[in-house]
Amino acid sequence: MERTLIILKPDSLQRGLVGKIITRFEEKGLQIVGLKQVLITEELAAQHYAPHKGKPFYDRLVRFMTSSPVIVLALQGNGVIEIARKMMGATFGFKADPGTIRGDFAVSSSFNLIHGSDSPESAQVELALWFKPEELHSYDLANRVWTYDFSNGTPM
Ligand code: D4T
Repeated sequence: MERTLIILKPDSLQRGLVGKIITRFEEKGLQIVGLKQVLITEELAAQHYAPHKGKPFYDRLVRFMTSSPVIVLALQGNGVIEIARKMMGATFGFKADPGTIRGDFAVSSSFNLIHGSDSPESAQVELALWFKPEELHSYDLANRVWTYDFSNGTPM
């Protein structure tokens, strides 16, 4: 099954939204396979946001991400990368649709609560950047046979 990296940004913690956001992912049926709190170093922020280096918002973004701890999550599920991106909503809080995490809880363009990997390639790179192999867990959830249809042998 696919895995993705989710970061609950400093504003999620400062605004007391961590529980609500994680609950949404759990209730959707996505499995938590890694979770920790991190105060990001500038070096890690720079590595994570390397594709944005040089953009007008880059310095502000690195300052924001290093200003206070974040929660990092690894989620697992069929199609989890696309599912999580849809649940997050559009980048800017004021543009995100109601029903999405940013649409329901954010109004800002830069304080947008959450990051999620945007492709299988970036998920692989980001999971390796943020988690040591031993911090990611493979285990069966008791309710998996009610979360997916296994009548064909593979989860559907
Ligand atoms: P991340 O990468 O945080 O999951 O967000 P998105 O994938 O939705 O959006 P992004 O990579 O384009 O932007 C990364 C990060 O930069 C902030 N940002 C972005 C900003 O402050 N001003 C801007 O104009 C843009 C485009 C918000 C998210």
